[in-house]
Amino acid sequence: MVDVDTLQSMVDQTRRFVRDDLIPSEEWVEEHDEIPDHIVSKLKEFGYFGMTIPEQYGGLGLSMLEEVSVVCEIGYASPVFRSYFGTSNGVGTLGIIIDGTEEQRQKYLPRIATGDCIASFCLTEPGAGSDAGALTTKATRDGDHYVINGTKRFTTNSPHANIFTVFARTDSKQQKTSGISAFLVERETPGITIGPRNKKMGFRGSHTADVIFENCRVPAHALLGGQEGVGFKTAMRSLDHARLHMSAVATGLSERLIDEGLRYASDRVQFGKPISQFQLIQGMLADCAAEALASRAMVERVARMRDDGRPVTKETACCKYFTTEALGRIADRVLQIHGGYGYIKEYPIERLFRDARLLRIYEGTSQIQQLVIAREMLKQHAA
Ligand code: COS
Repeated sequence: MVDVDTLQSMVDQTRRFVRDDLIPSEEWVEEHDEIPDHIVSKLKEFGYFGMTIPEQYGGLGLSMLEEVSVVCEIGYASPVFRSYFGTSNGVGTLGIIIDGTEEQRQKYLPRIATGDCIASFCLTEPGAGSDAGALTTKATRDGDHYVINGTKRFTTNSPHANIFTVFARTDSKQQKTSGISAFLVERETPGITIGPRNKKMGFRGSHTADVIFENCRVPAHALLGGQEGVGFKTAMRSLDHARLHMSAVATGLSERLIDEGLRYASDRVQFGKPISQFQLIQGMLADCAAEALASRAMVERVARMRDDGRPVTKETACCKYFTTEALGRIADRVLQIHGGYGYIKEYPIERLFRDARLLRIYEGTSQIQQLVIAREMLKQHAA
């Protein structure tokens, strides 16, 4: 935990950075499909790559409440900027923090915290998306090494990554999740190919691609935590954290979209007055405000619960489900407020609408969140 004043100054600094640097760069990023170097330098300088990394390994060591407070601010800009440090701050690194050996933590975390080493998370495969436990990538023990074979799909930041957390089956007899282990695989290891970048609906500037492992030999000490068979749980625990972080992104983006809607509705004159004066427009704005407030309240409450050490798998899934679905409804209403101008590229809403769509899919679809929520409810009811 940092103190209240330090947190407030981080939030204020992030708010200024978003308005002075990130928002003015959004169109450039959209056009060039990359994040300019001066922005990457500032992301590093402000420590965003190491928000979750404990201070003893060079990170900021933020609590969950502190993290979501900063991320709600960052989420106000295009989510593409956050995506660049998102895997290093999230799923690509959390496994090392949660289950890594001391040696693994010391080796990787300080470099990840500075942004000099980009971390990426290789769970999804062509045949294993929502059913992550069905993955077929294999890691076969061979003396002091493991040999990894398989293809990972939609791997965010893989074209830039230096270290991959790779989930692979070490026990071929065990078809269930207990046969899965996690490995820390360095980009330079022979046998890794990064596929072409996926052409996506939105999120230009954030890059995903296949990562293909062909007889990729890693030393036995690359096994995360030095223990086979616990990789699936590492992945799920990492996702529990990352989904709450994602809920904060959805909240920040909802707040941005509302401001875009308010601005347009106040400027646009029809029937002799700004359209903001019409009650049907006001109804849409009010629905957006109520949902965004609910999102922020949920995120902060669950972050506090997590900081108190309470189990929050169900609550985190509730947050991811509600905040990203609310974001979808808000984006749709704000586009509707823009009318025809919402469908052309003159205003940010056209781009942000496409970006927002991804949040209901990645890091677990809304339907997977529903499933997690209901399973946890039934488990608690039966206990
Ligand atoms: N924390 C710790 N352990 C967890 C966990 C969590 N949040 N969720 C599940 N586990 C454990 C279970 O307790 C179980 O352990 P035991 O075998 O000791 O009982 C094990 O992991 C398997 O869990 P489960 O039986 O629930 O696995 P399923 O195959 O049914 O899958 C879902 C569970 C569907 C929730 C999981 O596959 C999932 O989250 N899918 C979506 C993946 C995703 O989000 N992908 C996005 C891309 S990655 S950025």
